[in-house]
This record gives sequence, structure tokens and C-alpha cells, in this order.
Amino acid sequence: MAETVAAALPTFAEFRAPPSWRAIEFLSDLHLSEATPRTFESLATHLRCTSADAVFILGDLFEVWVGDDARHAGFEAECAAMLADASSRRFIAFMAGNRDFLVGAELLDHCGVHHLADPTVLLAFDQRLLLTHGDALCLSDVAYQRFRAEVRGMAWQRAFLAQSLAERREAARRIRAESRHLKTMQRPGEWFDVDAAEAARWMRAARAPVMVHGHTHAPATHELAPGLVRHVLSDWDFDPPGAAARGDVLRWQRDGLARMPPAPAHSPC
Ligand code: LP5
Ligand code: MN
Repeated sequence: MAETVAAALPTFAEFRAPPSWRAIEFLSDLHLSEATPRTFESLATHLRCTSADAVFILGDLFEVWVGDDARHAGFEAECAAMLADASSRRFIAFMAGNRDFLVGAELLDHCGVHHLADPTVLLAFDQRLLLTHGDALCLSDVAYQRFRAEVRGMAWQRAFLAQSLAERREAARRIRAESRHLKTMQRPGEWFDVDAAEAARWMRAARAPVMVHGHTHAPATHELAPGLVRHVLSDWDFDPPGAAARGDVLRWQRDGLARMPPAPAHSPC
């Protein structure tokens, strides 16, 4: 049997939606970067035009985020302005992913975006929905879980953020290259996935029969056990032309969850 890391149950934060909300949307894994301008435009348009009361971004909004001091210039400043505009129209919440775990209170406060702990139980429509990025559930990815434990620690983050922006960007570039290289060593079908038994354990502990997560870029709806359903979001990429473009919005209303495409980019609303 493959090695996995034994994980302690996390603390489940709770967020109670205001009773006035009629529609809440979930999306993740936009991986925004200067190299994907159409994906940026798709998100900007969607956040401007959706009729949802709230949009919850479940991690990997950015391709990489090396610290909130990057928000003052260039592409990061455009992202901050887009988020600030979005939060002036509706409630926007952000949960960190493995690419943007260094997003901090400085950026979120500046943009008016609510921080969500990973995992969080969202209480709305008299139901409980468990939200997570998904990386913490990939237990068979032992090397990644060790890396994650290290970089999520206060000591590592303090030391990393003490470096110059240029040094941090270079470190991020190197770790991305290493991560890409490790992926090329895997055979198709051997990519790391969420551990279904651990996901079910979290859901039972959180008393949440439905989980929503991203990270794996493998959009699907899985029935883990009778009464336990896991919805996996797609990543977003509107930069390749034609049929390869993709980006899921999962919309939650009292009558259930539905997957849909975002509002067409550049639409007037
Ligand atoms: O992101 P994705 O889907 O390609 O792969 C993830 C895991 N990889 C990561 C790393 C990210 O790609 C890049 C993080 C950028 C953060 C920027 C700010 C902080 C910079 C930190 C600089 C040290 O999360 C990948 C998983 C995959 O998901 C599937 O779940 O397998 O995990 C890894 O690739 C991690 C390796 O397994 C272990 C890394 C060992 C460390 C090697 C150090 C190399 C040089 C470091 C230079 C400073
Ligand atoms: Mn991820």
C-alpha cells in the first residue's frame, strides 16, 4: 500500500451567511498571472456582473503570491484594484491555496475581502457546507505535505517575508520549476488526488454532508458514501482559444448547487 501521511483532524471554522443571501458562488484555481489576461478579464467581468450575493474564492486565485507588499505595482496592483471593485458590489471571501498562502490581512483589508480559514463550514439555507482548498487532503503526496507543513509555519514565513521582493520572486520561480518537474515524473492517472476516506472523515466531524474544494483541477461530483457528496471545482483558463477554455462557477441557492460558466468576458452586464 502507498505511503500516506497520518493527519490530525483540523479545526473547523464556521461562517454564517446573512439570512438575506439568496445565491452564493464558489470558484477556485484561477492562477491569475500577467501571462493569462483573458482569464483575468473573465474573472473581473464575472465579479462585476454576477447576480450572486457573495462569491467565495477557494484558493489559488493567484499563480503565485510572494507577499502583500507586491500589491503596490504592476499586475498585482491590477488584481488588488479588481478585488476592491468586486467587494464594493458584493461580499467577496478568500481562502488560501498552495499558490497564495502568503496572502495576508494587508491585501485583504485593502481590498475589502473577507478571509476564510481552511477548512470552513458555511452555514446557509439551513444547511452546512464544508469548504476547503483541497491540498491538505492529498495525503498520499507525502513530499508536498512535508513542504506544506514547513511553509505554513510562522517561523518560515517570517524568514521568507524578510527577503526582498526580487529574492522571493526568484524563490517562487524555482519552487514552481521544481513542482512542474516533479509532475512530469508522474504517469497520467498517478496524479495525487484527495483522499476520499479523509474527506469523508472531515465531513462527518464537521457535520457537513457536502464538501466543495478545488486544487486537483479534476472537476467532478463524487458520492463518497450514502449522504456524503464532494464537489470538485475546475481550474480557470480562458487564454487558450476555443474549446479548451474552462472555468466553473458553482452556485448555491436554497434549492441546491449548480455548475455554470462565468459571465462572458467584456459583457456589459
Ligand atoms: O501547484 P501545483 O499544482 O503545480 O503543485 C502542487 C504542489 N506544489 C506546490 C508548489 C507551488 O507550485 C509553488 C508555490 C508558490 C508559492 C509562492 C510563495 C512561496 C515561495 C516558496 C519558495 C520556497 O504547492 C505539488 C503537489 C501538487 O500540487 C499536487 O498536489 O505535488 O507539491 C510539490 O511539488 C512540492 C514537492 O513535492 C516538495 C518540494 C520540495 C522542496 C524543494 C525545494 C526546491 C527549491 C526551493 C527554492 C527556494
Ligand atoms: Mn492548489
